[in-house]
Amino acid sequence: MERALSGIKPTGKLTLGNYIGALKNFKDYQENYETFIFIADLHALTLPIDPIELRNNTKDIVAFYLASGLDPEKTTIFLQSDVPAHAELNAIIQNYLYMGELSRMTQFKDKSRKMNDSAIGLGLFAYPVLMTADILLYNADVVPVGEDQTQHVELARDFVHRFNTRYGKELFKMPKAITPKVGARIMSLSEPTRKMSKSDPKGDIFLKDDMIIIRKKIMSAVTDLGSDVIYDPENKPGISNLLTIYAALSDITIKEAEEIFKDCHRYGDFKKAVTDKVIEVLEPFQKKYKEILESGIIDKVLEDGARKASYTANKLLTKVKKTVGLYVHK
Ligand code: AQP
Repeated sequence: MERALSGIKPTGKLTLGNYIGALKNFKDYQENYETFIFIADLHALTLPIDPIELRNNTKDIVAFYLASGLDPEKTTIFLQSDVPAHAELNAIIQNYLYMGELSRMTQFKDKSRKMNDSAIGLGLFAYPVLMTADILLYNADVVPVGEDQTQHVELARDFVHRFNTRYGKELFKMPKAITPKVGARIMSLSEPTRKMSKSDPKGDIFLKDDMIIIRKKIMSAVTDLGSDVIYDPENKPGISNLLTIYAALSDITIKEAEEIFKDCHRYGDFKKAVTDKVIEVLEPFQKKYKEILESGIIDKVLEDGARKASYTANKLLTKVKKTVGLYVHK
């Protein structure tokens, strides 16, 4: 069976972008792949974060994973920091990735642009190195991600080619990014040319938002000139984004969503339909999330996940150590 691996970093409150681009799709993978889904908590340290907030975000993500239908019997759910092999493989492979290629990563450029040079941590720069380790430790065939992460998976692919060629064996599997057909990049509601993002929230819908707030946010989302509901991201970024949200949450194509609204010539009516759809999905989802938090099963899920993930990761790490010449004693 092929393997799928993905994760979310606990840098803030999860957004509808995280749900549509990642979370919502994970449970489908667990039916067809051996799935490893983790919480990228080491990655969350790449930008300053309050320790209590980080812990709470982490617990939230586990509860959201379970609420979205991930079954710990089928999917290995674990914390990155519970499996030291991530940090160890990171230490090895950082020597095979180059400063030039890391400095071309769009996410690094975006995040560091707003910062003073002296405040940019090495971890932010080296983020894709750790992500490469995350992916390769589990021999992942596919990596389900939103569009913003595909460049990092490309880098992991470059690394695999480089390393396997250098040592003359297919030690690492070549991973492939898979993005959702609809909703790989959900935009901010207030600035629809900018990605909806949890660590720099602006025009975000949070998965924990009250339904009244969600209604208000969508009804006041920025729209565009005209009154037709058509998909045209360049000229109608606001409407296109709302249409994408509607289509993704309805599991239909953008074309099908356009067809539904072809006779709707009032943005207000369209926004109401989008709001109803978001609430239809998020209301029961929030209910499940709360039940899971109250059930107290989080720690047990993480303990079991850490054990299973470590077993798989350590096997691969040992092979890597031997390959590069580190002495592995019996
Ligand atoms: N706006 C988005 N639309 C679609 N997918 C998205 N993802 C994130 N934002 C959107 C996908 O969610 C998964 C988890 O993301 P992450 O935690 O690894 O960090 P990220 O990609 O950098 O997402 P954020 O929300 O923007 O986090 P911060 O602000 O901390 O950097 C990924 O699969 C991502 O593609």
